[in-house]
Amino acid sequence: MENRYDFNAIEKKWRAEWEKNPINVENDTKPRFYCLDMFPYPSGTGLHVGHWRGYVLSDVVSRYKVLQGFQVLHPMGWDAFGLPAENFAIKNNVHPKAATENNIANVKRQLHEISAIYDWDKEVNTTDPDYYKWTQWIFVQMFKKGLAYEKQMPLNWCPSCKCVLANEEAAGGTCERCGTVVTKRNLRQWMLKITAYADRLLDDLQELDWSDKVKKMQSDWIGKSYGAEVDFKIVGSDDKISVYTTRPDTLYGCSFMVLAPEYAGVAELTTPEQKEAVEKYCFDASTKSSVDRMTDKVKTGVFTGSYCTNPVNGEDIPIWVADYVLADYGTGAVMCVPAHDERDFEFATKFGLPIVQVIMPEGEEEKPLTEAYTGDGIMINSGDWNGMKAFEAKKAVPHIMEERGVGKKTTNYKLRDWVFSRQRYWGEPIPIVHCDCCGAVPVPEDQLPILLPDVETYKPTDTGESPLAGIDEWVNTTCPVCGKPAKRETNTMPQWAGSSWYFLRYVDNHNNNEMASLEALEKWAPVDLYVGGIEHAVLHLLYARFYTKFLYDIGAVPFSEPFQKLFNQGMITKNGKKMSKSMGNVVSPDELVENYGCDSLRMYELFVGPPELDCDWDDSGIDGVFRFLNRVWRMVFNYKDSNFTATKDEEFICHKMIYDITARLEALTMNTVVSGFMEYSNKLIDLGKKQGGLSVATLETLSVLLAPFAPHISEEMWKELGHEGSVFDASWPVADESKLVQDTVEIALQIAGKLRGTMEISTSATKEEAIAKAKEVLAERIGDGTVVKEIYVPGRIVNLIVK
Ligand code: ANZ
Ligand code: ZN
Repeated sequence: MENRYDFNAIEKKWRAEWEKNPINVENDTKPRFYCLDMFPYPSGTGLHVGHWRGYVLSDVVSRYKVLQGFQVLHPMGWDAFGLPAENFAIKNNVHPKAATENNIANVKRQLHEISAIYDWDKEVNTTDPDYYKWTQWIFVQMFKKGLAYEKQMPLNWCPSCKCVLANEEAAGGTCERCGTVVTKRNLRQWMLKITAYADRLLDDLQELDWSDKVKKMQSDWIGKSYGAEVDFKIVGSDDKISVYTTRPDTLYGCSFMVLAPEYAGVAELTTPEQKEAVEKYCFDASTKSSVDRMTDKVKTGVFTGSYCTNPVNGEDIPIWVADYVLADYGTGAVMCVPAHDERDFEFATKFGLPIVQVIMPEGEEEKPLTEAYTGDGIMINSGDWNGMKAFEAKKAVPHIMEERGVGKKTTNYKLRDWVFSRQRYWGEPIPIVHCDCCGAVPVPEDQLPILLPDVETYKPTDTGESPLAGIDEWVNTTCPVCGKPAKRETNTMPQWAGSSWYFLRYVDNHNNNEMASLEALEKWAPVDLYVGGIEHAVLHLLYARFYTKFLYDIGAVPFSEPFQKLFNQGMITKNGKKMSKSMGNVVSPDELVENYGCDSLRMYELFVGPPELDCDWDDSGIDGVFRFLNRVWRMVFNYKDSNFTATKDEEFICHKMIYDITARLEALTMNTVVSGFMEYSNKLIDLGKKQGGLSVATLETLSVLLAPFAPHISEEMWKELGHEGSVFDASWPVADESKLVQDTVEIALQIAGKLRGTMEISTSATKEEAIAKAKEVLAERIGDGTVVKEIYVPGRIVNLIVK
């Protein structure tokens, strides 16, 4: 070992060593830990420093678990179907498969630079037929259980990508990929009935060790609301209109009704005088996105000419049509209470409709409203209900409606069934055959996978069909049920399909007979720690949970929640913006590794900020981490003294370091682990200088603690301290509590409650001794003043009041 920290030589050496002798081998006598990264999409841009952040964090935990005596499953794979590869193919006239293979090779090379302990024998690739065979198999199981079905739907259509978009891909009314304004188009789609799992997806969140933030994002997306359905009889007809309301307490304040433009009864309700206006209005609405309709500042609408009757007071109220009411939520009809709902208030004000206040804040008097009052209070103008508290009325009214036969208590969800087909080439073919006699028939399981055939052009067609529709010899087949000529489904699955279950495949990725054996699943899964970006907090996690629950229900998986603990790392930005090739602000890790080494970059990735928060990247800070590793290196080199036994001071620092590093690592506050290393190593260096050496035991402890973070240098230190094998054969140290008691303690010094300094005193010091010493230390600050009061909190604070 030499004085200079030659990271290049050290890292090369240990990488080769680990390749020969992996530090994490299956050993069934050990307990198990499954540590999972969200697998990457192998993009042509490769990895940037933002990807590293999560991968380093999960590798630190994996290596830590190895040191704690676990056998760890830490796999890696590729989420490789999807639009970018296909768009690349169209542009450059290469097969998406070739482009994908290239990208995987490149990203894999970059991943090696991290020196993570991935078990490449467990690698999965969603575009591999041996993998998507099971993606298709799961679809067939869902079809058999009635959870996959076909539906004609007005769908988000991107005129530029020529592709149907899921709502989440069209958030804000524009295409997530290209930014084009999204329009609507009616097409036959495959749907997955995720709504059948809404309650379980919501209720089971409780048992998960996830952040409250992500749990809330999931539950908001599911959007369960409790309310009532109330029936309004149409004047001059026997029909009724049912509304969904979360505020049945406000029924007496309902002064008009609004229907969605798509509401089935609109035409019938419209009087001849209003026909032209209503038809034009409904047509205009059909071209707007649902997001715009919800958020448009200016309310628009049109009167149908008809009336219905408010069931509580018998008043006839006008029926309008307006696009702020959505067709696919609740019943598509809203009882409008302008006094207590902002949207209704705007609408009533604009069209001169009556505003009747029915809830008054306690202790106030009725006066004209200038805006909707949405708070709590006492019922007024509400017949029998006057004087009730609004929140009590809210609970009571649904039952009253039920008794009178004009409504019922009910719940609603924002969650919609999942549009599961894409009119694209680069995805899993949906394993269905359409037969004129038998309808939609699943491909028999022994014929899976249905291979994705080669096409001449990957371009999506503007008829809304996938490019597969153009391959006659592939499309034409025979019906698996009756044997007559039939046609294959030409839609493919969305990219989410492969990523909704990949964590199950890792545990048994070579299995040709099953998706994964129950035995292997029981052995390794569910995932103990799942690490990935916050951008997947809603959809990917919801879909993965849905798949797992479904597979649990059919007995294919022995648990119903896939990810016990979740950690979402924040995004790394550059100059405040998300890194992207088009922005030209991608920071590649390659050069940093070259200049500072893998260990420095690993530690710097963790040091940049609290790992759950977004953080702007600045290369320059890596120098500080690099210098820290150099200091550690020299400390081992200079102070290692085999004749030394640790002094009391040394033991205290060492055990405090074990205690703090372990606690911070357990809490995943990795930035504070790195700063802790810096702090403790400085203390040890000072002590080594003072003592003229440090014990080998202390330096060994430091090497083991540092090993998950900076594995190469730690291995070399370990060797220097006289060991033959790997530092990962050692055990994670445990702090000895008896060594943590200190003879002295640091006390805060305050004047009039303001921090003015600190001092060390003996833990056995009396109040008098503490105050005397404090006055000495603060003498300059006290100056000519007199101390009029002395407050002492033993072991913590001396506070002096000076006049
Ligand atoms: C009367 C009322 C009075 C309402 C009041 C609110 C406040 P959440 O909580 O999101 O479930 N609503 C019902 N169906 C709708 C639709 N298809 N499009 C737009 N709005 C709709 O919202 C439920 C409330 O949103 C319902 O309660 C209804 O307005 C409206 F002071 O009914 B409410
Ligand atoms: Zn048939």
